[in-house]
Amino acid sequence: MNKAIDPAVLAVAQEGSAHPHSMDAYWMPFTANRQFKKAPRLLAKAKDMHFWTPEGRQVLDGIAGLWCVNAGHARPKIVKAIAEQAAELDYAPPFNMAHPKAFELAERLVQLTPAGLNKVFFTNSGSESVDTALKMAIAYHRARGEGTRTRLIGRERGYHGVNFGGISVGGIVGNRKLFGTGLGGVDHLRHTHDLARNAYSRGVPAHGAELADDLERLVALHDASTIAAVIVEPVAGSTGVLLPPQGYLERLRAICDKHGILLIFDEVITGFGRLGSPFAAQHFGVTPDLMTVAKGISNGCVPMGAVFCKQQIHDVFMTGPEHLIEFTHGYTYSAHPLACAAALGTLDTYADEGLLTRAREIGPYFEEALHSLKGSRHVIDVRNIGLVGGVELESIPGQPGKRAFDIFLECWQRGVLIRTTGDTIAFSPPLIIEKQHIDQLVGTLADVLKTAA
Ligand code: PXG
Repeated sequence: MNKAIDPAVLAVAQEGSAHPHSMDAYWMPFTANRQFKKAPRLLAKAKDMHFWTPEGRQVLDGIAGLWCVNAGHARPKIVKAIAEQAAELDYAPPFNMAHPKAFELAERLVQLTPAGLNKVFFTNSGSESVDTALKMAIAYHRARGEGTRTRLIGRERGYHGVNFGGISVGGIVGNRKLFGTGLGGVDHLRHTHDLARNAYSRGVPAHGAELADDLERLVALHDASTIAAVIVEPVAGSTGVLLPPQGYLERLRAICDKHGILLIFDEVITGFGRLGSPFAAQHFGVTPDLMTVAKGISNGCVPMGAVFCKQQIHDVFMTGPEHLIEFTHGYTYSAHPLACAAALGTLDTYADEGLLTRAREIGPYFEEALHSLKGSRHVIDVRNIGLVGGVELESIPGQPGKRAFDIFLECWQRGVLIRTTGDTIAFSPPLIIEKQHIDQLVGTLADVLKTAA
């Protein structure tokens, strides 16, 4: 797709060199700023499976932007929907007012979710979705007369965005230690990563379902009457593609049910086709009480997130005088018209091309390609599910993360964009990926590994 350099890319490149901007003012997120500004990596254009740099160099997108551009870049129905919406209705206040596309999108979305998750609350990001779901869980118990259920349980190595709720239930020390104590009354399950027993598993690993029993330990410690909810990623993305052991999510569901604890799946990465089903909940056959999404909901084109909840959670709020606000929460840009238009164009594109189940078809080829890296230098594990892959490398002693980051830089030079977390390399390509792109992704990494320090 689009192998030739587009004239528009060259125009951007020429303009860029004619008007160089200072890089001082922009404080970049989750980036080594000083290092980046010494050797910037800029993107000027994107189409389907590729980015182009301002100089017109083509780069294969191995990570769907940042796990979000599931339908590929600049897809016509999405581009058109956004442009038309901007001209028609640029903004509508979401408090006390609404616009038709918000309802249309909500209806369309709940046709895709697991049965029972039929109410949707809109946000603008994964982080906002997570904090919204945590607030919903605590408020739900309070509204039912169990106001003591305020405790939130996350998991080690979990990533739930960067807001205070999300970093509190999250389990990544680097994202937590700078920012004080976070929310009180939070505890964590053990993570499920176990190389000794599960290295080179294809799909979900066989060992570790019993790790779900860690929730029983926390119930014994805190008492169920103090616990509102447990939040986990069905497949943890940001901490290195960690798959749930076989039977683990079912067991977590059962323990939550036994103790009246709400189960929240954070599907910001796994939602919208990443595993070969619309949501991981369907892939694993386990239905949570609340489900957070973002990214693929609008194909990353306009920021959007959402929380899905069960009817009975919603209904608990719908009591009291009808003129009063039932859930005192929301954002200026909740259900933004441009985001709704982008999401509708995205759902059309997914439907037209069968993208929400495409990972099932191409997944076996992807799995085979990834596992061919077993035996490459430095590789200590390969993990995969749907169109997500993780290749874990042995760290350079005393320099965790350096080996993978250097490999990321070399792949970029060779025209392939990958993502690293610690010393794990992650792949999460657009769902439109074809076999030759998979060959290029994995082939480039294999070559780079041959000479990597
Ligand atoms: N939950 C999960 C499970 C996520 O993966 C968020 C919440 C937060 O979403 P926002 O939209 O607030 O960023 C995420 C985000 C990576 C990477 O490469 C992953 C994310 C974001 C940036 C990088 O691992 N996931």
